[in-house]
Amino acid sequence: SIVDPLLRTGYHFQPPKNWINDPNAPMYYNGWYHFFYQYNPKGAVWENIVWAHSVSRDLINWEALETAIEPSIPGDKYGCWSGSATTLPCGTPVIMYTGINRPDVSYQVQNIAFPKNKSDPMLREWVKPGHNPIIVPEADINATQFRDPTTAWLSGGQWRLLIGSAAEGGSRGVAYVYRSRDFRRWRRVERPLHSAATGMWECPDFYPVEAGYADGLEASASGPKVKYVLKNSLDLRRYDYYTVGTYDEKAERYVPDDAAGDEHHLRYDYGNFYASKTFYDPAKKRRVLWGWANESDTRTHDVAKGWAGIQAIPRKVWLDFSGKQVLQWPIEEVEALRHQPVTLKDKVIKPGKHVEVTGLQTAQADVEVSFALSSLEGAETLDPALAHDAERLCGVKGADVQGGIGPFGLWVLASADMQERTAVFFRVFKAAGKDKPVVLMCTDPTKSSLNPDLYLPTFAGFVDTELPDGKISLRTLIDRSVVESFGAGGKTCILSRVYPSLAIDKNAHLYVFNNGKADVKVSLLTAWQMKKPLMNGA
Ligand code: DQQ
Repeated sequence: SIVDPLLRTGYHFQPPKNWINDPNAPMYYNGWYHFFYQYNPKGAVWENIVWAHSVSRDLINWEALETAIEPSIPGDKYGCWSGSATTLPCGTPVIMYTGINRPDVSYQVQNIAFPKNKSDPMLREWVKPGHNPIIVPEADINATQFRDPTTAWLSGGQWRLLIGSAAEGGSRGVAYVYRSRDFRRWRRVERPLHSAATGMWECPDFYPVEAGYADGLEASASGPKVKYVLKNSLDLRRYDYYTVGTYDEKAERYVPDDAAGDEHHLRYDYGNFYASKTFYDPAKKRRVLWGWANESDTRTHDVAKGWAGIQAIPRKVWLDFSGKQVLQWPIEEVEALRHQPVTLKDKVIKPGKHVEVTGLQTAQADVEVSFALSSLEGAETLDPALAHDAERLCGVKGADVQGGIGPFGLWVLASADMQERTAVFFRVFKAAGKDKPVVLMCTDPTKSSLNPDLYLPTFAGFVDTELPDGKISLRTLIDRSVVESFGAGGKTCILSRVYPSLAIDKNAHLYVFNNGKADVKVSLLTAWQMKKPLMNGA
């Protein structure tokens, strides 16, 4: 079974062919958004890594440019790995990235590159000055685990940036701080900014936020109410997690507000989303998050179809009023792709029933729905053994396991006979000794395809909500082989890759379902077909 070409995404970022992974150095420069990414120009597997480059006016329509950074100096001869951009006070953007400089082991150093011609808003050509590499691992650092420099921030005349690493034989994730006055000579601060017993930290990201303040803050912002988000990508577990905390720039230390935050694992996304990175967008005063979603198909299929990997829709990210977690929402520009709206209003879905949303094609769609529950009386009691493991809970209580309040939600990319369907849903529990309901959000792809050999993990996260007025919302971006969902206004997000064999293109259906014992009302559902933007010439 080879993946049908019609499962290629329509409006998620993708080059015409080949392998892609991490987002690199996203930035805004002279009216254009720039996006770089890890790319194999020769095939659909991870090797020969260079930096591909695309530009956009709106983060939705993309134009591909020439390769921006490829092996050309001793410091990057064997690979140009991930990195970030920093805009200097004079307005010049600089890129800092990891180079592999030895063939045998992947020995990692950090290089710098400047735009050749600052008056070219496309920033087509990048030059690597002769003083590269500019940061090399000192003797006490594991040189094979030393990569992914962040955007730098400036304070008191000094630049700082982070480099991801691992210590204690690889078991401890570490973010080292490097400081510089001239962006050329960098010195490590002896104690790391932060570390935790999680394994290697790839692609750290560190940025200021302020509770309830949806406008973003630029990297060097400061003030009495400023908090920080520290995100790391866990190499061993393949997901991104973050904490919210305070940053003491004198001590050069970061302390999570929740002392156990590194274990709790708040995640941007509980699905397929890795190596993410934010940037501050001065044009719209917001912080935007990019994240890579790999295929969950076999390598053989990736090679056969000739492409692998996409980027999630860029998300605006800001700190919730509670100060405890971030909220994420697809950038507003994506709404320009909407057409053919269909709505359902005040529609009660009885226990065990489902309703089809008709009048539009739903293989490439955006769906927003608000659900209303009349009472939480019938909620199931949460098994304390599963209370901390959303994924296992959802594995046991999948979409087809009847509950009290829920499971209710959407069946997307469903075939007409519903043999194939991916469920995105909520399920409400009551926990012993607690007034607050426990709300679970899941994506259950176990019935998503009749094709064999697919990796079909159930993804899940808890939603921190008291269900005000019995209400909860869901938004799902459907894009042929992508199901990207935002629960409760962006509190909990799940991106999943699925590869239907029947529910393809015009044969994809959309339903609202309720598999609980109590009625669920759809107060309002709006579904739109999504147009295909310009996508790198594909
Ligand atoms: N991918 C890059 C590394 C990074 C990893 C190499 C994360 O720089 O640590 O392609 O996916």
